[in-house]
Amino acid sequence: MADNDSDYTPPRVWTWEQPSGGKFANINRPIAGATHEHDLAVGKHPLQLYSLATPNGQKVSIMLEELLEKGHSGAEYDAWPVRIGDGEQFTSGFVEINPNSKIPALVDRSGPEPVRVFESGAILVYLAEKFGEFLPSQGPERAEALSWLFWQMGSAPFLGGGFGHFFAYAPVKIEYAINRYAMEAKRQLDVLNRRLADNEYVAGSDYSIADMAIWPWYGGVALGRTYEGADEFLGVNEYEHVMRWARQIDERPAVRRGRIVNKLNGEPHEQLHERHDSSDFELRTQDKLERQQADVDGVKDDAI
Ligand SMILES: N[C@@H](CCC(=O)N[C@@H](CS)C(=O)NCC(=O)O)C(=O)O
Repeated sequence: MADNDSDYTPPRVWTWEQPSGGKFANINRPIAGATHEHDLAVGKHPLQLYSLATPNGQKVSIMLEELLEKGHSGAEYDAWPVRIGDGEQFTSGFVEINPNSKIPALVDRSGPEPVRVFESGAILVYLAEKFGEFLPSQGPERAEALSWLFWQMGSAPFLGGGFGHFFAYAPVKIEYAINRYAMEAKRQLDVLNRRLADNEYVAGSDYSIADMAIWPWYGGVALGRTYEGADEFLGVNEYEHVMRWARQIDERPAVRRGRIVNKLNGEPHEQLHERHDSSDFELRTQDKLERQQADVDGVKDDAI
């Protein structure tokens, strides 16, 4: 192996001296808490989502769009982007609703006092219970859905923080680390593949919050959207049932909407920076906003 000859010996006590050089190194800190005072924006709807269209963020906007698709008008929401690359997760307002400084976080303002919820899994359970949807209320079906939801919460850090980090983001390619996490990522894909061979959805015959949690991560890798080249590297086509499920969920109208909420990069028609109304998907994606801006600029030029 190429990386056996490391000349690094850890000191007895670790100190924070310099950024590691990896992607996101500028936002990593060994301490918690706010770095600066800044309040969060609040919109007109009962639910306020502070997020970004990463796999963890997409889970919640997909759930909200699925609830609206089912006719729950109480699930109307404002979605505000949190630019984690610029450190917006460390504002005083954000830290008040998530002391862990990570998106997504939700505030439910429908009752007498606002309720904050952080951790994507907790938000999915909170919304499922509030609206009585996408999580069986009792029995083995509920146990199965919660088991897979928590499987995702425990497993995805190996896919993202482990495999994704060393494959796509680390400043050096470390064969040992990539091998270790590619092995685990493939094992996890195989776990899912075996489950989906006999079940239409992860928790059984019904679509649930387990699918909404798992799809943005494992579906994203399977569909080649998460880390460039990872689909080929991990041989995702071996996992035929995962591929079937990933494509099937990708077709859901609520998923098509939810996955572009708070998306700040990629194709302009797939970026909806803020979501305040169901019409925003038609009227306020970046391609539309840029076209409107170009029309305004054109009018100004004509007037000169
Ligand atoms: N376990 C958390 C993980 C959330 C998380 O890792 N969010 C990332 C984006 S995907 C984040 O906000 N990172 C900012 C940072 O680490 O400072 C959840 O599922 O909600």
